[in-house]
Amino acid sequence: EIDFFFPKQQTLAIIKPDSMDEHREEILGEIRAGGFSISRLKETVLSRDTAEEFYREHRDKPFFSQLVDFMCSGPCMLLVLTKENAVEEWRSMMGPTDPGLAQVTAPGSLRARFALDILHNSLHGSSNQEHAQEKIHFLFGDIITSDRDLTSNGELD
Ligand code: RTP
Ligand code: MG
Repeated sequence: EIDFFFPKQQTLAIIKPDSMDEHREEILGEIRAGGFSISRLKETVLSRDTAEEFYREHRDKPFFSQLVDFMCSGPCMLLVLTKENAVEEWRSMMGPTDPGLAQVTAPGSLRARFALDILHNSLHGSSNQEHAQEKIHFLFGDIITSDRDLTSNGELD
């Protein structure tokens, strides 16, 4: 059984408010083309408390309040992506935090293509597996037991 050698991994992705109107469909298309299963998805406007808790690792950074304001400024799409090596592969598809840098070092990446600036940068991706599991549990409130692909049964429409 190949899954024994290449176990599937889950990561949390967020389409941030700056990309929801113009780029959401193209981003979802790229996720599917990249071979990820979309195991869970939820469109939501984050509360201030939720955004502060979600990014609590950054609470002492100078950009923290701007980051929280931004993340609450409109709808986000929360996604659980499943694939072998999903955490690293999704980070790589997103590209660097700063789209200016992304355009130089990873011009095909999603942030290079869609992000506006270092704050309004289109996407979130978990930085490691532990964070992924913690944040998935925090935002979806239960444990993911299924790799069912929501893209294949019309639930995205
Ligand atoms: P994320 O957590 O959202 O996936 O992004 P990341 O790992 O690439 O970057 P991180 O350092 O974790 O920063 C989290 C988010 O904070 C905003 N930011 N603004 N103004 C600034 O200098 C600045 N730096 C970071 C971005 O929205 C970044 O994605
Ligand atoms: Mg981060």
